[in-house]
Amino acid sequence: MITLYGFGKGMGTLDPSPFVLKTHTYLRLAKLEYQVVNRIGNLQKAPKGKLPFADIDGKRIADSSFIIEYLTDHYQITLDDWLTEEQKALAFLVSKALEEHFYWCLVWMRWVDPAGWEQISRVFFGGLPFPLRALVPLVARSGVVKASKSQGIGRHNRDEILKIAEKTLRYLSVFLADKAYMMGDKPCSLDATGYGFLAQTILTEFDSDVCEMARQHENLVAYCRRMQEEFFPE
Ligand SMILES: N[C@@H](CCC(=O)N[C@@H](CS)C(=O)NCC(=O)O)C(=O)O
Repeated sequence: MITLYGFGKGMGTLDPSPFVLKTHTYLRLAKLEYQVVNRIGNLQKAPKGKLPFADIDGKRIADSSFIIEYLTDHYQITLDDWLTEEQKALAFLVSKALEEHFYWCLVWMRWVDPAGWEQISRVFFGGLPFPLRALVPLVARSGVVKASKSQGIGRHNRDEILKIAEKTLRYLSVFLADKAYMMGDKPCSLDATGYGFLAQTILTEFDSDVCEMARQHENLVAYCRRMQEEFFPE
């Protein structure tokens, strides 16, 4: 039995967190049955204070990459077996460019940039009763602003952050080229990260310059649509 803990549907994707969506995608790619528990309150129970985490046959695992590693071993998933060691290395490094580099551009665009904040504060906190509606968003935002400064992205100006995002998307488009999936004509675990992050910029209802940039790459848009039709037909 697999239970995935996430935030739940938001801004036009199954989950507004790229890491939660990545984990959903891996579960679909691996054809594993799972149930979901979606609520913001999951954060309080999260072993590392972040989502996703998962219960897998009685074991609680936190962090999308550790969840995927555990699932792969536990259920002997062969999704990546067709890749050479060199391809596995490349897939790992590409996934980390999205997770550790591009992710922070998304965070900045959503939480720090005033245009993004205007949208996500409504979606994430609009349902809270007063006075929580006035307080919780301010506390949450100041935490993210602090984190983005500690990470480093928050020390750049808007144009510099857009440059980082533009370069990542451009090279991801070059890397994907005319392949059906990230590494070739078959999916592999990199597609979980690829879709998890690209859907947040291409299929989302969230509007930002980064989303506009992503949508200019026809192959990235077609990839997102293909992945959605194949693995998220609902
Ligand atoms: N390395 C983690 C990153 C997870 C992560 O950053 N999750 C964010 C949502 S996208 C989160 O839960 N943030 C809540 C917080 O930091 O308070 C993973 O791969 O699961």
